Amino acid sequence: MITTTKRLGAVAVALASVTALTVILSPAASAAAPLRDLAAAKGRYFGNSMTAGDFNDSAYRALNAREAGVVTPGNEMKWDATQPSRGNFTFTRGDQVVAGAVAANQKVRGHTLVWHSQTPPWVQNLSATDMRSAMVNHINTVMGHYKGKVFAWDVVNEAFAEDGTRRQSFWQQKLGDGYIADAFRIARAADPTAKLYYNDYNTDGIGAKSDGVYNMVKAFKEQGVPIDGVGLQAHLIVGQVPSTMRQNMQRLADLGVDVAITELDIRMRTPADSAKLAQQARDYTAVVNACLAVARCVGITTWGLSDNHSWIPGVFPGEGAALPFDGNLQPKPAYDAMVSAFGNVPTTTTTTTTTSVPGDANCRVTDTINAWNTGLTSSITVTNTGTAPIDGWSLAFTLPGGQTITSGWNATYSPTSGQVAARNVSYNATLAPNASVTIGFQANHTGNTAAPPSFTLNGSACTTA
Ligand code: 9MR
Repeated sequence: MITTTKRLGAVAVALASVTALTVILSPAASAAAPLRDLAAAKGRYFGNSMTAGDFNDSAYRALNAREAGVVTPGNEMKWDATQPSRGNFTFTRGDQVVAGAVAANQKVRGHTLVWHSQTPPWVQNLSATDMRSAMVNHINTVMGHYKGKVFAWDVVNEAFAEDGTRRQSFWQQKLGDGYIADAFRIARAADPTAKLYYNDYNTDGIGAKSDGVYNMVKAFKEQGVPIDGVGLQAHLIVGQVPSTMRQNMQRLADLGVDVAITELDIRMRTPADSAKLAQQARDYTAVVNACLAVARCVGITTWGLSDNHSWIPGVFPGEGAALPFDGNLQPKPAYDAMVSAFGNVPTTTTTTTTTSVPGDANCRVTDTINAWNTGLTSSITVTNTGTAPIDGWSLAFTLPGGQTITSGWNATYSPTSGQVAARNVSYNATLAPNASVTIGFQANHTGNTAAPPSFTLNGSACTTA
């Protein structure tokens, strides 16, 4: 056992041998850490919707990999995409979204199984008996295909009208009130490991429509219908975030379900100006704070990350600028506001003693590379496998030839190629036993996209998984 002072002295000596050029890199402009990590530090996830096509836009793909820990396919798991004609299932595009998410170390929310929209006419025209068997077959086949790959499903989407009664969809009219409970029971049997959600819009605050959803969930819990969560889409308008959002989430949570904000965007009349962007930042803060105030609010997904990847302008003419990044993928005040709201990380206290001496194999490293033609992102998780806290760390590794770091997060990286030292930043200096920290960087490459072959932490070799 040695004192921190002595150990830090040893680290200082070790660092002195590293080149004097220290580049502090951060994602985009001012942000300290990606939202996915900030949210995770609060026990939440931050997610984004991605279409298969979005993964072909390398800059946007990298932004998504950096910021989002969860991906919801924008369209690729809907009925018209997965079963365009009866019995013909196609998972190509959904699988592309899953592959893109897996490459970025992201989990996938499934969206959606039973909906009145984006469902082909062949379903809508079936008789009641046939329609029910089509629903059973669809849920079984789609959930079966994605078993183990999708952690939560929007089983039924948008089944309520604004007045809190059931939407008079073809499902409702042919199958009657019971079809939602029926869908949840079928879904539970199809994949018992997936979390099952009811998802809707204009149900974010307390009102007639959210009352309707609340009463349904209450009845489901009383009747033993398997439901795990309620998704609040949160397609909101600048200056109009419902003041009762937290209370609405809390009353749902009190029924014994999780809640998630599933499709967040906050639109404005375009063009944006600084006053509107400032209000939007306050609005994003309010949504994050509402979620953080409710223990069972598990995460927030935005419906796109940047204003050029948004459904809003196409559907609401004259409106847009609804997302945290602008059309050039630059962070807006709304992004900084979410970083602040999620990133309210308490300062770590330093410990006085440690047994983390060089030579101990006290660390495990996993490195996930997400590569495209000229670039890659690397997400590195370091776990303290020793029995003592590590207070201040430097992770050393050698980048394969041709890789040059262009930006990074949760650590400082120096130099940007060759033998690199990734050093802690102030808020993640302390690693308790069994604790992990995830850091990452984006790099250019010239063909070799391999991960570094080995890592050392404060001079001692880590095991790799
Ligand atoms: O983002 C989706 C867009 O590409 C589609 O054209 C649209 C068609 O309905 O669906 C969008 O996503 C919707 C989501 O599936 C359910 N809630 C509303 C979303 C925005 O329309």
